[in-house]
Amino acid sequence: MTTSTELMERAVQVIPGGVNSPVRAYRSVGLTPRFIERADGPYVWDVEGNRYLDYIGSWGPMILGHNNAAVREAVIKACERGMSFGAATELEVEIAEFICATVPHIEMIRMVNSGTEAVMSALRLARGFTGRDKIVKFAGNYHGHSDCMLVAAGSGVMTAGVPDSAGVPAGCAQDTLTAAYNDLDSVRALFDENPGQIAAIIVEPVAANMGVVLPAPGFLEGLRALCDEQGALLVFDEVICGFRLAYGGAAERFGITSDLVTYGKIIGGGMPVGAFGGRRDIMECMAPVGPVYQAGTLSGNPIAMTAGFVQLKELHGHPEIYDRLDQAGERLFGGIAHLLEQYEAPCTINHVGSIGSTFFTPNPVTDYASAKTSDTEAFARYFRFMLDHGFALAPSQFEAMFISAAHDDAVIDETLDAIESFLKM
Ligand code: KE4
Repeated sequence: MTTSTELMERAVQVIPGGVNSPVRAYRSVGLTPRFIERADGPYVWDVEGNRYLDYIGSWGPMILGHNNAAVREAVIKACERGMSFGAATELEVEIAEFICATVPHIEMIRMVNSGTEAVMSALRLARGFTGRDKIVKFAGNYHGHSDCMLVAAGSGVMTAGVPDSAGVPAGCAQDTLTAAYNDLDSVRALFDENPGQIAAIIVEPVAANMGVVLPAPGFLEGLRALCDEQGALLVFDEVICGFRLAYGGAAERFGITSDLVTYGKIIGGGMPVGAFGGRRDIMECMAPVGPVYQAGTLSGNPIAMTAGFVQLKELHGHPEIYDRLDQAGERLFGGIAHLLEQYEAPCTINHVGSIGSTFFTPNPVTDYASAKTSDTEAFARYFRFMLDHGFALAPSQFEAMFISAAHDDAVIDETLDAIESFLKM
């Protein structure tokens, strides 16, 4: 049996930092990452046979739980018909028709291979449609690693403590304007300073990459109104929220319609899928119909579409799953809030539906600046305690906990017991 330590020693020789995505390296929590061998339901097992109750869920895709039988069996059958054709398929038509029929504000959709690609394409489309160059984003929001989005970014960039990235040309970053989340005045100021130049506002309608931060009452509505007033497009980045906060995502949960929306994670059922969609008049600017180019060898890949389609049909066909996810979220995050109060812990918790974050700061966390007051060393101690006790959390203060439909009350109560043990220390 090989160990995670042995694998990491080999990995760092041939993969930068030993990982294919930085946040997996466990650097901010000071541990060797656990190399995972298999997963089922709410659990993952590492290469040494240790079982963990999983609150990463592949960073969101595994909303039904790991190794869902319907998804697995459909993927196995699809593989028998061939892996990839590089040609149009009936399945791509069916999944696009299904999404357009079941998500009210989606009139057309284009499949890509990651959330990053979905955002990059949606922003190029917004610029092409409006003829404007500048984009407004929010400090602490993470929209993937395309050049113009690596400005004041969240997630692994924030974890690394470098909110921008080397290698992004000034010429690219200069058209990315940064506002403060939940601060409409900071957005209006950017429009006043850049009249007629802003193509779009892109926002995580619930931020989940500086930890979970909810939109203040009126924030999303204010962005909608500003875009309408200024002739800019509103882009909801629902890579995390989409098909999680409701089947129709944050748009459904908060009753706000964006002009474009980006998806990832859940839409792929665990396979590499992203998508962008929205208003027909905007989407028809995409090649080969319109002048905005975007392409992808494996976009709409039949295996990936199979996994995503089966997952979406499971979710749409069983709306009670969302009631369960909300109940589970209330039990876990409400339970944590109670424990934090009972033990007078210098922490705060934000949550909505099946995602939430415990911040190691006594301050309310409403934006990037307040999230940054968190004691990341205290979080690292919490993370290590929970891992040692069989609970896999995201290895960063600035990520979310993800609950799946496979997390029953028993495992949630076990989680609360472990957290209480930590708080008692
Ligand atoms: P991907 O390119 O990683 O599929 O999606 C990028 C992305 C876009 N928009 C939002 C709101 C996102 O959360 C993400 C990716 N999320 C991170 C987790 N916070 C992915 C995990 C990782 O980077 O390894």
